[in-house]
Amino acid sequence: MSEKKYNVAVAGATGNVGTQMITCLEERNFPVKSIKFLASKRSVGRKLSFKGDSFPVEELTKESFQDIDIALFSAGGGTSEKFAPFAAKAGCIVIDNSSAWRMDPEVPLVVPEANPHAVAGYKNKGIIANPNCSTIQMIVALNPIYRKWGIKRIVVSTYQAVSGSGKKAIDELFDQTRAKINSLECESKVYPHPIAFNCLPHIDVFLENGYTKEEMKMVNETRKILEDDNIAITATTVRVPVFISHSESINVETGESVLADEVKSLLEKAPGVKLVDDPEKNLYPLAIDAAGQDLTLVGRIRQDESIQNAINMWVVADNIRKGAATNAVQIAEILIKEYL
Ligand code: NAP
Ligand code: 3JN
Repeated sequence: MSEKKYNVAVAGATGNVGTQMITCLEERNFPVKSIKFLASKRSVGRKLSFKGDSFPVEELTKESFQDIDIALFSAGGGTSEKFAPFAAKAGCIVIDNSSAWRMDPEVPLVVPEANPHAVAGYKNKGIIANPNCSTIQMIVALNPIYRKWGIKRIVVSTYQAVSGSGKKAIDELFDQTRAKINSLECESKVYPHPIAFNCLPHIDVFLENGYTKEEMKMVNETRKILEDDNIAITATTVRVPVFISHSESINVETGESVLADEVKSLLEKAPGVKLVDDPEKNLYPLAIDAAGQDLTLVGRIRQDESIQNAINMWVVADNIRKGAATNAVQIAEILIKEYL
């Protein structure tokens, strides 16, 4: 019997994440019957290629989803909020990369390595949410620990690449680096301060509690995915002058006593994880090694000697692949395998 194929749309197809989604669909040989590329009015007239053929970019409208089975959205929160319900009404299942639907109790929030069962909830609203990139890689590393020993508290600091802020931010880091090296004036448009040769403890907007929205996304999304509101989590998110891959320093306090070697053995076999942990050979996860692949690299696993039952680790992943596009396509794969 021939494999079932699907009409797929990519909304935000011209963007940083959208472009990677198209590549992921190609690389993973997703069973595509037809493909539709959607973006803003600005991109109408452009063409994008899929598996060697060229397709026009169309304007995203309320009518874009007739006959579409699955739509991958990465065109910003406002766009998802406005258009995903029209897509769902047309019978299309939306996998959304923005924060618009993540905390909606009727919308599943999925990291395939951790809670694939949650995909079933697509039936509620026809929408599945992809978590924030910083949450995804933390969950890939911590889910096995949570399942085996429980987690009481997480303290995380992130070192996030500029590609998390879209195409313009990539250009800004490149232009500022070149300007600074040549002692020229450099302009900051995407960020409130220069990002070249700098670190900004500021991602997304500041909230009333003094945290940024990115920090609170990590807290709230982690609890939703692990289905445990009792986990204490505190986050500090920092933008660093790196093009691809987010790095995270994670301190995790477990429910039961655990040794660093036990964590290493567990993560060595964990889905989606690559253990890179041989300090004597200077081997630990690096942003430049994670870039371009889908595994979450975990290393520097060591006992927190300041309290009982806690572990420190360094976790790195390609924020555009596993942090966004790959995770979304993996969700689509579960959807077609288990439910359609
Ligand atoms: P980007 O490079 O700036 O691309 C934005 C895309 O959205 C472009 O295709 C753009 O089309 C399209 N777009 C913008 N406004 C639109 C509108 N009104 N109607 C239709 N299309 C519109 O940004 P990106 O890095 O790809 O990120 C896009 C979104 O993905 C983010 O806003 C965020 O919600 C989500 N995201 C999620 C994660 C994650 O953590 N999982 C990571 C990064 C991004 P034009 O080219 O025509 O302007
Ligand atoms: O800054 C990063 O590294 C990740 C950025 C994600 C992002 C960027 C713009 C809007 C998001 C997100 O996915 O949380 C959003 C959003 O709120 O949709």
